Amino acid sequence: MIVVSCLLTLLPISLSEAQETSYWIIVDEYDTPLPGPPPEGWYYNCTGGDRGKLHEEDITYSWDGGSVYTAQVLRNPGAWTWGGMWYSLIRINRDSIPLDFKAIFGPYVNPEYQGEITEVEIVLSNVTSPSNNPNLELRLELKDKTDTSICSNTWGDLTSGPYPKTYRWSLSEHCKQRVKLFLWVMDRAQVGDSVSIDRVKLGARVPDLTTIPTEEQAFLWTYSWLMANYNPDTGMVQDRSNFGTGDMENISATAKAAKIAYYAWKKGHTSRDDAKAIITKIADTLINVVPRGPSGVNTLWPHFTKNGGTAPVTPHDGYAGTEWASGDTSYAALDIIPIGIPVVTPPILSRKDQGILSIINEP
Ligand SMILES: [Ca+2]
Repeated sequence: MIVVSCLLTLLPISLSEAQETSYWIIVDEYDTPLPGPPPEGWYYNCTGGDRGKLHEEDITYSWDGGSVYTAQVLRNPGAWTWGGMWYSLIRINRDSIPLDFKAIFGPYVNPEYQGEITEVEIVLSNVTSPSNNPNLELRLELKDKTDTSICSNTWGDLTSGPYPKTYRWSLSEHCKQRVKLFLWVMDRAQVGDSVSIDRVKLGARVPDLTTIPTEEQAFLWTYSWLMANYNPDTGMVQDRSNFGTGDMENISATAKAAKIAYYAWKKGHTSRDDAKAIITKIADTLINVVPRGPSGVNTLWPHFTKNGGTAPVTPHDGYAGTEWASGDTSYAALDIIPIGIPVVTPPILSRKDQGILSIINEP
């Protein structure tokens, strides 16, 4: 299971006197092929969502094979033209699930542990302009789940070096909303103009987590990433954050989320009500919604499901369909039995004597 990819590149940069720690979260280093079908292309960004090129009618994009992308103007039918890239944060664009810049650990982490996005950085490795275009601009923009602009920041005077140039945008409070899309845009460009981008990243500030043991800090980060893939409406956990909602859900990750939510509550990272709701929903889905098979032979859960656990994943797009998985059934059952969930399938793992969820009876 891949929850998020290179968001793990978290770089702590300071310990402030205000008992907070700052991190850089890489969105894109430009060290993968351009967006497109793998293996020739790579659709995804480091936060776990996807990405794409803008306005390809006028702009051509290239990768240096190392760590830089270049966007260059091919044609300009009007007074000027524009291009750039978009990034869907945490989840893919069509899921329309934004990242709350004021609560980056997600809805299941208590306020005292929450972090926020405070700034954005972009590094230009080079700019070219045959006309020495004085109007060429670089803009960063944040959009909400309806693709409506929340905030933007624009820089001019791009064509005078030296390079690289690092631009930082410290976010005003009104910019820290629920953000789905982050974009960089080359604007007011003329034929031949180009910008080369080395890196884009987000600056985060979180409470000083050094007050809790290192392993608990790691738990908090990974718990939030896992739960970014949890669907509270269906009770299922995505196999990967960059799959669309309901396209491929993972049985063992789903059961693991129930156990981990219980642990998060015991550690004080999440509320009792949230943990209870998560565990109850997951248990109900696994026991009452997810199909079992193979029919007439066994009552195993599948490895992968789709559409909220309602069906096994069938062969599609060159991928094999899921198997009825004895291993995943065992892992999943063993993850939910310890928190008191009565597992009635498969028979070998039956614990019909388990009562209601033990969390209900715990203080
Ligand atoms: Ca780079």
